[in-house]
Amino acid sequence: MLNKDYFLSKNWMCSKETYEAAKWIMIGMPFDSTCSNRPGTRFASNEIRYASYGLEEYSPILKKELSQSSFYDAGDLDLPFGNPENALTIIKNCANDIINDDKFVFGIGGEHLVSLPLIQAAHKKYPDMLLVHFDAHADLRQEYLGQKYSHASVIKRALDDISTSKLMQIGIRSGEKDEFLFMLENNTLCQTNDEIIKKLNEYDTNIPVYLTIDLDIMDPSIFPGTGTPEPGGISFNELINKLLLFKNKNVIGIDVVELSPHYDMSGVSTATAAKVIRELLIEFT
Ligand SMILES: [Mn+2]
Repeated sequence: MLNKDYFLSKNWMCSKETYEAAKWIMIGMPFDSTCSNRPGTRFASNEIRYASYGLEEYSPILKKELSQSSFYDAGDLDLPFGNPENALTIIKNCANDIINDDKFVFGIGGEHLVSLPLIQAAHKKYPDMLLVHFDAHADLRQEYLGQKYSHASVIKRALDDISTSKLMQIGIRSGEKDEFLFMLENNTLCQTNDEIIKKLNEYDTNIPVYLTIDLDIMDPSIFPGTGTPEPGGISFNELINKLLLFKNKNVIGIDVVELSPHYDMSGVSTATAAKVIRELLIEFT
């Protein structure tokens, strides 16, 4: 019998061998049709997979190995370019199937719009969940370029179902005046770690938590490979420290979006994305 260890894996490093064996299911969502500035995020999930083999399995920050985690990389969804409605339906059906099997979804984009069906599917199962939004952009527009479903309106669309009292926004430094007024009026913006901890303490300790992470929260000087770079962002270490504020929480869904590999000439953004995902996989799956 041919030994499979001879061959490179096509899945994320340390993925379990079967869907059944894992608690968390990783799905790639190669879609960027509503991207308004610079497209290309549909190439991210595969690039991140390859980059995962450049990482060590051990995290010195978490003092744990990725091999102790329980996730299965199911691959990329087959999504129709240019048809957001159909793409969102396919993603939502897939997420519902995974959640109905009592598993959790770990999504990799793609543009930020692909997070919406994952958030909606998680909210259906966990109606009291807290939505935690890491991003440079508020994503609170009612519509963008005439489109109700857009990467610039993803959080607004999530709020069609979720109460604003269950939204935390972290890292936001770009948006319309109305979006900043909305965040101020509804007290959704938590910039410092103290503000995050204070707001978290307002909720039940066991509240289900969904983390949606737009990688452009990081400064473009360290993360240039993204569609809408926004100066004034945080560092890799600051992002990891903020994510770890949720380490003892009941995290029930995660997505990581908006790497655009073609703007990443050095490969450093892709390596950064892979390392953010490794730490999330080790800590939360
Ligand atoms: Mn963004």
